Parts: sequence; C-alpha cells; structure tokens
Amino acid sequence: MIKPGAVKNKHIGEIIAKIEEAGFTLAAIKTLQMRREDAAEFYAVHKDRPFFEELIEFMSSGPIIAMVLLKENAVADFRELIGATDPAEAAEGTIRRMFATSKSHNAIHGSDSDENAERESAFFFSRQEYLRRVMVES
Ligand code: IDP
Ligand code: MG
Repeated sequence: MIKPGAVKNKHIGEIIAKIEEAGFTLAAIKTLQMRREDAAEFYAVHKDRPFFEELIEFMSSGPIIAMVLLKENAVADFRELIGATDPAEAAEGTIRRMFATSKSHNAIHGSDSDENAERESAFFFSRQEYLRRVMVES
C-alpha cells in the first residue's frame, strides 16, 4: 500500500517503477481513502501500541494505493525493497529512504508474512480481482 503522504507528494509513479524494476508483477491495483474504522481494522494488531492513534489518523487522512504484488519470495524481497520502518534507518536506495518523511509517514506498507499478505489482499480486493492474474502468472 502506498500511504497517503507519498500519494499527496506525487510519488506514485516513481514508487511503482521501483517495484516493477525489482521484479514484482502487479496483480491488482486501486486507489481509495480508508475511513478511520477501516484503518483501525487493517492495523488492529497494533491497537495497543502508543502510535496507534497517530497511525490510523494518518492512514485515513487521504487516498492510498492498494496493490497485490506477485513474486517468488515476495514478502521478504518486498520488505528489503521498502527498507526499515524508520527512514533514518532504511538502507540507501530503498523506497522508504527515498520517499518517507518520518517513521509514521513512511511512504509504503508491506505485508510481513504470506498469511498477512492473503488477509490484506482480501481486505482491499475480492479474490476474483486478483486471482485471475495470479493464475495467469503462475
Ligand atoms: P512496518 O510498517 O515496517 O511493518 P510496523 O512496526 O508494523 O512497521 O508498524 C506499522 C506502521 O506503524 C509503520 O509503518 C509506521 O507507519 C507506524 N509506526 C511504527 N512504529 C512507529 C513509531 O514508533 N512511531 C510512529 N509511527 C510508528
Ligand atoms: Mg508491519
């Protein structure tokens, strides 16, 4: 998911270019704005963390780009491509190093496991919206 800050700052094209250059295939994409309750559901795992309120406020503050991405070893490779949560700690050339403005406004979200990738894909898309492409690619 490209977060509201990076969308507002007009970095959608550059970020998708980096994702494609890294070998990912775009199976599904859409733009939408989450309501507070959507963001709270998406990030429910963080509900007891001190940054939760700030997180859902930010994530519902403007449009996001939701994507389903395909690749062998996708979760680990995508986490490497986006870099550490805090852009100050993210490696040179990573998406967060290039486009994040702070640890909370960090440009992009990536799933942290195959199981969560499935859950998060289903959060934004019907299975029909991305399974056709998944089947063609595999
Ligand atoms: P991740 O996005 O790298 O997986 P998580 O620890 O899962 O990082 O946190 C989810 C999101 O919550 C982060 O991407 C960031 O936007 C926000 N966040 C995490 N830790 C902090 C913090 O210490 N301060 C402010 N925001 C944070
Ligand atoms: Mg996470």
